[in-house]
Amino acid sequence: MYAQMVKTEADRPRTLEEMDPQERAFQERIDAGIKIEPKDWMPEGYRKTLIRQISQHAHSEIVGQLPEGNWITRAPTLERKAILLAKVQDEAGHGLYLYCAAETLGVSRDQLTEQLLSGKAKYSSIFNYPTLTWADIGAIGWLVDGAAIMNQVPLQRCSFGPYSRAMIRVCKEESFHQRQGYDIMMKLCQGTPEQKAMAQDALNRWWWPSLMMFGPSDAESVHSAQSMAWKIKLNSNDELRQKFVDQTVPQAEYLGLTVPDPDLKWNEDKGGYDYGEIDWAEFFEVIKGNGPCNRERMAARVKAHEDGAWFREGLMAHAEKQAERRRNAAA
Ligand code: BYC
Repeated sequence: MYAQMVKTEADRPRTLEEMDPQERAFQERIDAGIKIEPKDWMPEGYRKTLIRQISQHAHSEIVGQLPEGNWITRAPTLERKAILLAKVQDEAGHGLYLYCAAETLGVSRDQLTEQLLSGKAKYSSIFNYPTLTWADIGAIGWLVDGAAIMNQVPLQRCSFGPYSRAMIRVCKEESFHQRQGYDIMMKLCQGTPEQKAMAQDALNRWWWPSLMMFGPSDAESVHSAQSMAWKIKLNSNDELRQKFVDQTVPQAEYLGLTVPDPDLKWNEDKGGYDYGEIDWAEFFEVIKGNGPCNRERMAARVKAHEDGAWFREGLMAHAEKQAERRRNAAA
């Protein structure tokens, strides 16, 4: 039995009648579309949920640099290398905006980093899969950034001001990332039969993990109902997954590639595609730490942090010297 998520009564959002006056006033502001800013009163659960989601998102951006970084030295042309380098640097930037947004909620960057490195905090399941060929870089841009955009465009309208504003720039950059991935896929699909086969193989390996990025099904998503009531999430996991499938299948057809799902079928009545059963056992194994690359990813992040210790110490020593100079000047 794979099910890890058991929804309980505690996961149900409270009705306005069940709330105390302060909480009700807060909920009414959210319902009226008013943004919540860091110094405003907020329920502890709202703060905690935001810290969890924003920091998991930030960690995903940082860990997400690893699978693509793996190909920077092996990009097929100078131009492709420059584009990939810029993309990977953008992911670092996204991590920074998001850590800053989380810090406005009263948690430090050091605490968040500690949670990632100790394995306490999650990051997106997708980054625990290996990048075996150059076509994987195309598939990541097309599918992974495509899924990320589908999830993040609505977050530009989420209720927490700093998160919603960070998302605006992130989304602009993600759409460039998606275009560059699709462009790699187009080149491969218009190339030799071997290149096209490489593109098909990448689609075969990345399709299902990309669908898993949207999280467990609505029936199993423990946080969705409350997060949607607070407008921390604007759509459910299944809604966004469906939109992603509907958008991506015609793109695969344009490339002349086959989506690796024998059950994929246009459903006229619902105006969208029906798709096959996701392997949720695999998803839960990956988020428990047992995916193909979880250990490698964490080891790389821990090493990067340890290798940067001398630099952080240098910065601190410099900051302390500056503070001492200011104190002396003021005395
Ligand atoms: N991977 O109740 P649920 C990117 C966890 S894109 C790992 O539905 P929620 C990038 C979930 O955390 C990727 N864990 O939760 C793209 C929860 O566990 P905890 C990042 C997952 O939060 C390209 C449990 O399962 N994007 O960065 O309502 C290049 C129950 O799930 C996953 C974001 O983070 C998963 N796929 O919904 C570079 C976007 N799915 O915390 C970088 C913002 C679920 O209780 N985040 N879990 O232990 C979200 O929109 C939501 O957090 C999710 C999950 C839709 C991901």
